[in-house]
Amino acid sequence: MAKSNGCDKCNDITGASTLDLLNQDLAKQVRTAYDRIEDRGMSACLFGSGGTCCRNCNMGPCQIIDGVESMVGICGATADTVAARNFARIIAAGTASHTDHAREMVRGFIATAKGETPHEIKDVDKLHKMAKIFGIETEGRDKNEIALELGEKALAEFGQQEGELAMVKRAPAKQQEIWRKVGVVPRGIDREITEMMHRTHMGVDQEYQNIMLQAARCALADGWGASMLSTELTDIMFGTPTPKRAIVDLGVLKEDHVNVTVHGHEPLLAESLCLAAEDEEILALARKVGAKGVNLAGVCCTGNEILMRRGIPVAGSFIQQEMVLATGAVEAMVVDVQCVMQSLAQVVKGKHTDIITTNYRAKMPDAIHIQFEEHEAYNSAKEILKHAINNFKKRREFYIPKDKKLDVVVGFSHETINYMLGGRFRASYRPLNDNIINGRIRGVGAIVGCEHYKYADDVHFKIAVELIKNNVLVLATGCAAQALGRRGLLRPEAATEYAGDGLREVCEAVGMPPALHVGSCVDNSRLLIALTEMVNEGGLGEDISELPACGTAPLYMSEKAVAIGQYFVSSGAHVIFQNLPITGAKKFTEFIKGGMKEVYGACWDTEEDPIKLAQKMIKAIDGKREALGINKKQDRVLFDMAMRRDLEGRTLPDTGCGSGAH
Ligand code: NFS
Ligand code: SF4
Repeated sequence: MAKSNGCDKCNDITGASTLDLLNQDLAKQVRTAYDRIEDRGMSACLFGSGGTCCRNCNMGPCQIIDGVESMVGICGATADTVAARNFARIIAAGTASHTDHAREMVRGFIATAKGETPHEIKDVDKLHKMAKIFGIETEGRDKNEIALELGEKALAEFGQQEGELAMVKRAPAKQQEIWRKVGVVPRGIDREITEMMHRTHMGVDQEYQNIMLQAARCALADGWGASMLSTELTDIMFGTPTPKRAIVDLGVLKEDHVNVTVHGHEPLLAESLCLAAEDEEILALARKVGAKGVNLAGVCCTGNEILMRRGIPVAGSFIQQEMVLATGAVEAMVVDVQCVMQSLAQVVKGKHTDIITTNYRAKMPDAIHIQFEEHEAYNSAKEILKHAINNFKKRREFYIPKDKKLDVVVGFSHETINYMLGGRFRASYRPLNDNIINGRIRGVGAIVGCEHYKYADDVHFKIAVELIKNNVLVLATGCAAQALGRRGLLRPEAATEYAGDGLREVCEAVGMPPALHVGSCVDNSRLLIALTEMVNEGGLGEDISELPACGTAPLYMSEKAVAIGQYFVSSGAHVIFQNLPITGAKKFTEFIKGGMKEVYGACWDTEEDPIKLAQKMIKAIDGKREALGINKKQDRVLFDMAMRRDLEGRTLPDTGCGSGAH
């Protein structure tokens, strides 16, 4: 490949490592998404990108032109109805993906509580907290017994038909009132997805405002239901993330190790692989083929999960998945579900690398399938590793951009943020709120979601720097967090290099980066909790819509990102994307970008230019500050000695490198 245009783009988006690799002969014949964009030689369909192509029944497909009478659907559907239905179906699909992931995690959790997996209940504190939310007795009970009851109650939430999801009551009281008043409290997770699909079927819900009510209920079932269940139960089982140092980018692959990359989303298998990679039998086999050991590295959100909890390095994000394999240095890429490009099999053609699918729900042509059984987790993991080890001797030409790996500090669960700023003995969000009130920190900006190939503009980095420079603390998840890591923003030193005076002072006092890696995409639920805790701490309003906070998933690719955006908006947080598939429908667009605010106190917005997008976020934050009456220019109080001493006890615990981090 390495066409000049492609390289320019990848230089901007994926960084120097990709460019370095693509300049090597061995990578030149690899065809990547950049090439496919060029090869297609046509731009995307305007009806599709504007949201006004309907193929929901066989009288169509119908391409609708807003305001042109002869161009409504055969059934009479208008542009607003069609765009709303399409948008709602994206949200349903995103929610379904998080839901199915969450369900697997809950099933794994139950199996763990029964002692049927190699894992154990690690975070008993969180187990008790969750038990309380679910009304489960903890007094004098064994942790596995509590966990089993919690797992079964959590599993029941998916199929629940009436009532309210248990974790909705974690939200600020005012938020819950709004949801009850407009009737969008999710009843059961699967029910909301099913109803969304039904209501967008031909000839059902034809009022865009009404369609969007169900879209809100469906998305809330994701954020406060499926995703939150997944995050919390995964934490209980594998440990709640704490700050740790690690490395990211293609350079984490090791020349003298069997490189196994784990790609996808559900960390059950990846956690088993982490355990099995240290098994004596596996190490002996690796040595026998001349390798020093097994080097596990993550890709996409599986990568985020084991990065956050174990400090296992991340080889690449979504946009780098083809590059990871193009190195020729990977013995096996193990995949489960979501965000896995079908092109991977073509990238490894002629190489020794195996793509191993492990989930019956996600098979790929030209891949090997080794079914992962949670009851046989350890043996499945060992079988996969043996396969990879066997490939090591077949490795031929390879190139690892060795100097391309970046140090990062990760593991900022909402509990960690609490602890970091509040101190071990009185962990609380008070210091964060105080620093926002006194203006040292202007507000909180969430940068989440995917990457794609449409904007070759280093988007995440530019937005983050603009925010940090203006004293906005950045919280990042998903592939966006990895992108910030590759550009050096997840290091504490980045505060000195990029942050405005106020934010820099806080970061330097605590020793934290100005952009905090909060986790995978399901871990956006951590952000909901963090925002709620900020509300509960006091001084910043009564619900999320009053907080000086704003979110973006600029380079969103997946339907999941839209579901996430929708649950944030419905929870009162303003969200700005670079584009949304709604532009072909005027009234619907006005509703999404304005009307929703009257209902939830927040709405969507779009802005293609990264700097302008960041400025819009800052403007939204300033608007909230003004409404709270904390916008007055305060004399910048420098930290005095007492304040410094107070914060010094909270310096990042140096937990060293997680297993395999270096
Ligand atoms: Ni999120 Fe994660 Fe990445 Fe996007 Fe895909 S890996 S779940 S969907 S591409 S951030
Ligand atoms: Fe066309 Fe209506 Fe059928 Fe959609 S539902 S394809 S707009 S006829």
